[in-house]
This record gives sequence, structure tokens and C-alpha cells, in this order.
Amino acid sequence: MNNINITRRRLLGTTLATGSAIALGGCNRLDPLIQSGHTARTILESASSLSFRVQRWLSSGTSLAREYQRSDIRQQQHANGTISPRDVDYLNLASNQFSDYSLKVNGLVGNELSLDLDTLRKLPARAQITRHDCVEGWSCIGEWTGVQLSTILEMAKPHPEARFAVFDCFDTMERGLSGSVKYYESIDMVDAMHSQTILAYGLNQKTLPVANGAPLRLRVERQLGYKHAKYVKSITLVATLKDIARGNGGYWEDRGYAWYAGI
Ligand SMILES: Nc1nc2c(c(=O)[nH]1)N[C@H]1C(S)=C(S)[C@@H](COP(=O)(O)O)O[C@H]1N2
Ligand SMILES: [Mo]
Repeated sequence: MNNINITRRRLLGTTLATGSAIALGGCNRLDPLIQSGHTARTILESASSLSFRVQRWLSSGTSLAREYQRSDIRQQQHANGTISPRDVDYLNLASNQFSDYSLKVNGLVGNELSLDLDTLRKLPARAQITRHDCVEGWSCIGEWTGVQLSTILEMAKPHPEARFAVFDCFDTMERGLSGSVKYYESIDMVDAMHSQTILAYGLNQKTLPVANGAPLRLRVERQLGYKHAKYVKSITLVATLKDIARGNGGYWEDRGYAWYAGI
């Protein structure tokens, strides 16, 4: 498993290095090397799906990401990707400290949910000090506080056909002729039900800042940074990802990144 991961991370390092050098803050730009069809990308893809299958087989989905001590937190969480959404619905909620915000849970569920922040904060909380790894090559250790996604999904009563949780976010990534594209991500039910998968509203013992995804962002600790959807508006349970945008399960996945970004 390690060999495969090391190979893939080396590849990520080399293929993405050029992009990050040109555009610091690099998740905003795409390196031409990772466009589909390129040899490096094809190798990356096969290594990635292999590492997905090997990791699932070895860990049966329950292995834990490493947790750290408070003394390991050496800097603020670096903010990356969208750091200040300009979307009107988001700005309206932010102007009111998100008191009108509610998380929507729908799709293949028996019980659709709409949960405001007070309700979310009253559910059993989990705090975890973990390391965030971005594909650009930087990492940060931070303490995340939130509610386990499993708690929310149990309340929503998933149908047996539900295989993935799709996260729709408030922030617009690009505007085109066919409308604006907002950030979206997805994980499978194994990761969704994992004990370290939380919807975080706190960072380093304070309210989650806007730059890091306020009012609510996903932490899916065994995967790379782009899987951790910030500014979560709704969660939809689905049986397949093929009907979500271009069918690869996430904003960056639709632009060449691997869907399973296990670390
Ligand atoms: N909604 C949304 N979520 C997002 C992004 C984004 O641009 N929009 N960027 C992703 C990337 S590439 C990273 S590395 C992390 C950054 O999280 P941070 O700003 O808390 O460090 O958020 C991820 N989730
Ligand atoms: Mo990232």
C-alpha cells in the first residue's frame, strides 16, 4: 500500500510542481500535465484506483488517520481554494452570523433534514487534531470540532441503495455561458460513516472562520485536501455519481484529479 501511495505522491509532486510554481494558491489553476489522456495522468489514475482497492481491502474502511497533540499545532490553518465566497445567498447568511443557515440532507433518504447551527452544535461533538494535506504539497495540523457525519446520516435514514454522499457548496468556482459552477464533492458510504468524518463548525477551539469554510465544512481525514468540501450547503445521497455534473464526483475530479484521494 505504501509503495503505491509513494509512487502516486511522487507523481503528484512532479506533475503539480510546475502548476504551483506558476500559481501559488495552486488549487485554482490546472497543470496541463494532469489533463485527461496525458501519460502521467493515466499512470496516476491507475495507481489511484489500485490504491483505493488495496486500502479498502487492507483496512476494511475503519482504520484511523493519525491524531496529534495540541502542541503539534504550529501555525494557523492555511486557507486555500475559495477563501471568501462572493455568492449573494452566502453573503446574506454571513451578515447574520449564519443564524439563518440550515444544512439540507436529501436524496435517497427516508427522512429529509434541515438542521440549523444551534441544532448541529447540540448534537454529540467530536474534536480531532489532524493533518491536512493539499496536493500542492503543503500540510497543516489543526484541531477540528464538529458532528460526525454518521450521526446526521443515521437521522436521515439512508435507503439501502445509497452509495455516495454528495456535498454541494455555496462558492462559485467559475462562471460560464451555461451558468455558474459551484464547488461540489463526494465520498462513499464507507468514508461517510467513518468515525473521523465530521462536519466541522470549529477550528482550533474557535468558530470556523470564513476562510476555512464557515459555517460548516467536511473533514474526511484519510483523504487529500480537495475532498474536504468547505461552505457545505447540502448533502445528497445518491446511488451513482454519473449524473453529478461531468460524472466524476467532484469539481476537481471533473477537471482531472482522482476521485479517491487516500493518503
Ligand atoms: N467549497 C470549497 N471547498 C474546498 C475548496 C474550495 O475551493 N471550495 N478547496 C479545497 C482545497 S484544494 C483544499 S486544500 C481545502 C483547503 O481548506 P482550508 O482553506 O481550510 O485549508 O479545501 C478544499 N475544499
Ligand atoms: Mo488543495
